[in-house]
Amino acid sequence: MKTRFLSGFNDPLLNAGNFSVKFSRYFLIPLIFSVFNTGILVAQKKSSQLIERIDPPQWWSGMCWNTVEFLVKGKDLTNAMVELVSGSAVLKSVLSAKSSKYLYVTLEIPEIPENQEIKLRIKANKKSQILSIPIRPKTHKNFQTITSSDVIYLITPDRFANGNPANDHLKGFYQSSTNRNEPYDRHGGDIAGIASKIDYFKEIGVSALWISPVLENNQPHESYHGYAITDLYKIDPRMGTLEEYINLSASLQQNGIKLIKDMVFNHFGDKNYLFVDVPDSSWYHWWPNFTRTNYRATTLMDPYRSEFDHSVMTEGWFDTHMPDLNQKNPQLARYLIQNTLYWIEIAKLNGIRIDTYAYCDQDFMSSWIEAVKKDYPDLYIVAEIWEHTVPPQLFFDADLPQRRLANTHLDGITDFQLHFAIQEALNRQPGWAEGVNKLYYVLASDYLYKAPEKLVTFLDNHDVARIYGVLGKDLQKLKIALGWLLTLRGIPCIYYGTEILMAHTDGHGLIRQDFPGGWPDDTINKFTAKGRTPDENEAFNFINTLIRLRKKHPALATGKLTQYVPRNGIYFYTKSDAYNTFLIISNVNNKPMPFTPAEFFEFAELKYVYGDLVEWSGESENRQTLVLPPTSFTLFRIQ
Ligand SMILES: [Ca+2]
Ligand SMILES: [Ca+2]
Repeated sequence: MKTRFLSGFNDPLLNAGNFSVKFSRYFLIPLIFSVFNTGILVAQKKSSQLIERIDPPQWWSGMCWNTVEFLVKGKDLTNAMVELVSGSAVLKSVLSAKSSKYLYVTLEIPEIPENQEIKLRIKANKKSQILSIPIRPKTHKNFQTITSSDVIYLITPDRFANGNPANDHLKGFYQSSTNRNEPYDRHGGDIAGIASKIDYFKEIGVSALWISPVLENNQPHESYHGYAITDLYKIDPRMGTLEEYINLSASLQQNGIKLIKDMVFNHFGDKNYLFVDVPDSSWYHWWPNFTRTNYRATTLMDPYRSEFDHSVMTEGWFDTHMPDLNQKNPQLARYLIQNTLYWIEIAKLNGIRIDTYAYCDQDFMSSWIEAVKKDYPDLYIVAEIWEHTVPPQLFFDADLPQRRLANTHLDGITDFQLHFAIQEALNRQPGWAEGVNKLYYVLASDYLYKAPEKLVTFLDNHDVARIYGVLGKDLQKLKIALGWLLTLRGIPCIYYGTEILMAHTDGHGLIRQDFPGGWPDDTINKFTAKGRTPDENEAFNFINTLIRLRKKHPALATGKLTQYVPRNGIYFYTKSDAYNTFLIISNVNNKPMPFTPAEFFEFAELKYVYGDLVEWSGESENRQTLVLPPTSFTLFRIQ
């Protein structure tokens, strides 16, 4: 049975002959529904073997989510008895899971403003063990959310900086060593490395970090990327410790940098203890043979979809080693919600980025966000939606009346449409709707969004070709792209290494290359201006200067955007607030172009602020026509 389980994709707890594709059955056996009389306690028998773990390992008082379902794992908990030994809590229920190794123990935790330890006695098979659950007052309140005033910096932690070489080679993992010559092996980057670069983040000017998952990924292959989580309550020891993660969050906050945690609800890694030992069959979607999702989010909204395609999309596995979670199972749903609340509170998060959002059960994601927002209304939540046109992306916007599925309540969506449009604007000749005109069209679609300024905008990320390579390593094109990213609308996100012109376009392992200078034995250190080439410093300074200007002049970050219909490959727009109006002009042609501002708006003076130098035409007697340099980006203030 076990062998079949490890090698197959169908339910290990069911007879294969009874298999069907979908499960709606839950196997819950109520055991106890009353609080035990503490006067009849049986003396505890010494045994550390009965219980292996309890999730969550701690909780907080003063939470809206004050009825917590603890998942207790042991060797054999058949006929287990649970009693509350001490602590201010009410034992609401104990349920056995389908697997004899698990119990669901539900406690109601009252609001008491002091630390306490809840002690539970668990008895099964003539063994007895006391479990202690620390309860602390909730303290994460009134924190800063993430807005379009911020600039996010995205980090692949295995590849950014190795602050602790001692955790590179740890025993007990499928991948217990590192090999920096192999793009898909672990390279040794860690939390300590990120913590050591806070001055660098401040130097570049970013105000939030989105770090790819740092939870345990004890997988045999490609465990470096972090998206095949094997323990939702454990920082991967090769990344660091819980204490280091909490300290990183605190250090970032002290330096004005917010923290976004990357979370995965669609799947686990197949070495997750909850998949190696399945609590209940219905925690997962099972298939007779491995069935990969079709990656088509359109099957959620397409009025002509087939149910076949829809179920393959939502219940197919993301990859062979990523079992798909059935969040319709109420215990799994609570497990995932509680895990989220645990990390927000313990790590003092400002935001969450949801991986593979469209692949999850949409009812679950809606109830998940309702629960999270009830306790943390200021938390910024952005979903990864990787679609190819505006309508499927828009489908995931909050409060969308025509969605006909549960409200997402999302704050933001990853704006792949702007990402595609910027690339096309710089790599394709302008046509009626092509080239730079596509950028115009995508932004014109913003009327559809509830809050387009909350979209996360980006030129590239850890899953796609690096922008500098996509733009043919043309530094002028890159500066236009960065200029748009940092002055259009949305919350800009810069993938680490863009500032030093990383350019790989093929292969995830290479796109996620090491940051030179992040490893003790690196001979080049691009964290310093001295270690960067002149071109790299130009890119770095361009980003840094625009971020500084955004901070000095909020109009550039959060002001009203007014765009003009592009003309002959010239795209221009204004950003304005009560204090300033800025004009951003870009020429995507590889030749100089004339531009006459007075045709479009009135002004007393156009004051050059930043970017490529622009001259008034020598033939223009009254300074009316500008000559835009080829492939240029210039920022003016209109006075
Ligand atoms: Ca390390
Ligand atoms: Ca799924």
